[in-house]
Amino acid sequence: MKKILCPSLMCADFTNLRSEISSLNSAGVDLFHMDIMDGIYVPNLALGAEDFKATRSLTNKPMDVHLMVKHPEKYIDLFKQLNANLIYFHPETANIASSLINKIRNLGINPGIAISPNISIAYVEELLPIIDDILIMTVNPGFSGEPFLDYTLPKIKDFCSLKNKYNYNVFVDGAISPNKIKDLSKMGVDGFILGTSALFGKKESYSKIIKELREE
Ligand code: S6P
Ligand code: MG
Repeated sequence: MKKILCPSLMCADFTNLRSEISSLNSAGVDLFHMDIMDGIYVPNLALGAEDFKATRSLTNKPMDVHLMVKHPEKYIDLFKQLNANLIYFHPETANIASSLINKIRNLGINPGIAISPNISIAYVEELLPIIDDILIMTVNPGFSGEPFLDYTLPKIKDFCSLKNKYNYNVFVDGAISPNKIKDLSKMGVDGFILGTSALFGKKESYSKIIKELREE
């Protein structure tokens, strides 16, 4: 089963960014996850363009952008210039979500949508044929270290059951522990955002943790 492992950089030690990225690179992570927050859609500020630029200069691996912002339209060209590989936005924040998806794709970036816990599958169903990736949030967006919301599980199952029909990858984001990775991988989830629950602030090295997560 494929497991796309994505460290969430907002959980990294920014006083030591160069060595953090170098250890994550050699641990064999697949994709760097960048949480961009505006303090309006979510009650917090996290990473921004300068953090993205610094990380981009330290890795050749793919990087995503998780826009937790109002008016995501304003930031697409910026992240194109910074060489983002995948952009997720929350459909309820967009003016016309389907046009924004087209814009992202036409710039050569993989379009993705992020699904907050209060957003249903019905709300985004029309978008499923035109996106590449879905990021299902299993915590309320804004912070790391939040509790996993069990009521998102039926929705994860439903998105997984439609993924072959529409050809997208399913990622989960929020309180993703090693046990959750095991269970959700069996359910058909392809990618996992790794924050404080699985990767950062632990005693073991990133290499050991990533190796164990792949083997489990
Ligand atoms: C939350 C953000 C996430 C967090 C991640 C942290 O708003 O989108 O990407 O960085 O959830 O992981 P954890 O294991 O600390 O919840
Ligand atoms: Mg995120």
